[in-house]
Amino acid sequence: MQLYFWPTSPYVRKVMLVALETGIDEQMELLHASPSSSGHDLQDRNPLGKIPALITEDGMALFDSPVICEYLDGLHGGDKMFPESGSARWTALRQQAQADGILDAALLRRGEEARRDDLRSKGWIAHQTAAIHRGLADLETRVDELQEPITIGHITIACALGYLDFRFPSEDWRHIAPNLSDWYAGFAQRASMQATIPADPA
Ligand SMILES: N[C@@H](CCC(=O)N[C@@H](CS)C(=O)NCC(=O)O)C(=O)O
Repeated sequence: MQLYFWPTSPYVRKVMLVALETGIDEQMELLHASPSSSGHDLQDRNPLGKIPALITEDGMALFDSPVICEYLDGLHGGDKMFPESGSARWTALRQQAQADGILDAALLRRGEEARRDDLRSKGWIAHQTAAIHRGLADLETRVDELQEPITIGHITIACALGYLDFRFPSEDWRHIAPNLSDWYAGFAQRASMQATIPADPA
C-alpha cells in the first residue's frame, strides 16, 4: 500500500496513528506529497487533490481520512479502532466527526489568517474560532467517554489537540478544557503519538 503523506497534516496523522497502533505501518510506503506543490500525481489519484490518499494493494485509491482509517482497521486481527456496533460505535464515530470538525475549522481559520490584510475577514476568523472553542468545551463534558480501549475517536481528538498546539501555540486551549488536557497529556506519551509529532520540513 502507498500513502500520500505530509508530516504536518493532522488528517495524515490520524492514518499514521491507526497504522502504528494496529501494527500495519510497515505495510505502507509513504509518498511525500505536499498538496500545495506539484511534482507528484496526487490529483490523478484523488481528484480533490487532498491528503491523505491511500492506494490499496489492488490499486484502489481511497480518501478521506475516515474512509482510509476504517479500511486499515479491517486489515488486522487485533482490537478494532472502529467498534462494530451499538453505542460504542456511535460514540467513536461522533468523536471522530467532532474532532475532524475542530480540525476543519482550525485549517479554515489558518487559511484566512494567511490572506493579505485587506482581504482577511475578522468575522470569518471569529466564526471558526468560536466553532473550535465550542467543540472543545463540549468534549470537556465528555471526557469520561475516553476510556480504553482506544478507538478512532481517541485518535482523532488527539490529532486535533496536537494540531492546535502545533499551529496556535500561543493560544492555550487548556483553560477551556482542563480535564481533556489531563487526558491528552497521558495519551500524547504513547509511542505512536511521539513518532508522529508534526514539524514543518526544513
Ligand atoms: N476531510 C479530509 C480533509 C483532508 C484535507 O483537508 N487535507 C489537507 C491537508 S491537511 C489538504 O490536502 N489540503 C489541500 C487542499 O485543500 O487543496 C480528510 O479527513 O482526509
